[in-house]
Amino acid sequence: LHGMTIVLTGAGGRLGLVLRPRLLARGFSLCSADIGALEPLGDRETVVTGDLRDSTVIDRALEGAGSVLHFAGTSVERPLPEIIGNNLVALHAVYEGARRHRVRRVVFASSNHAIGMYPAGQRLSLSDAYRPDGLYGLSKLWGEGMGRLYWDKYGIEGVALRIGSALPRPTERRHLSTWLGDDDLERLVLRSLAAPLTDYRPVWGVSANTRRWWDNAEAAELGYAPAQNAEDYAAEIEAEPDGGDPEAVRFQGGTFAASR
Ligand code: 15L
Repeated sequence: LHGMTIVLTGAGGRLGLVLRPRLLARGFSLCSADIGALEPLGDRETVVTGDLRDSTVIDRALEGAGSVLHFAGTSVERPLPEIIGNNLVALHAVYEGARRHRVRRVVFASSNHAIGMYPAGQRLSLSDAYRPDGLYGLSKLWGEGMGRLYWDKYGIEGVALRIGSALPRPTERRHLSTWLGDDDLERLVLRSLAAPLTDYRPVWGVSANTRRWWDNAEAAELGYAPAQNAEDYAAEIEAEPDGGDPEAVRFQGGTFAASR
């Protein structure tokens, strides 16, 4: 695994910026791709700038790659053309590139907004049906379906990380259930890259939160052992009024689910 380059798409995004130095520090060679220009962080990082819908950009990024961490895309609710361009068309181009370049594994940043219409508090497992809370959440069904398709049809191993709230620290009550700390994000990504795997699987991207809603046995099987817990911030968060839309607290997807 260490011999092969890992391609990180969306390397300039919030999670990309967390992962880049951490993966380099672990000894991986990285090709960091983003729509905006990036400066390499060291000898073992190359950068590719461009739109992933352009197959020449994909070819530059994926040449010689062992695994892809697909973290690029629109990360909030946006008008349909933008969602289609970034989260459907570009994502498909990445998987097609993975096939052309014989990439072994793709790890995809999915989201809890694929199930955001479930009531807050309801315990879920990965076999529960999708309940997207908007077009953004719906685009994550496409992404998870793509991972499934490329394993079933082309044998590309896949992990979809159904991420809760990946933030440096929880800042609102909902995060006491949904938080994924940066150290746990790193742990989950490392296991998703390295765990022996001969399938495609979704897993929850969540820390060891006392109040979490999601049963993460599938991630435990990969060797993911989260060590952060949003409960450490509970007293502080609960001392403040939970500002914002009271409708939002009814849903797992929070404000995404409550907005019309
Ligand atoms: C997401 O999928 C978003 O990308 C992020 O901005 C947060 O809103 C997060 O989910 C969340 O649900 O907290």
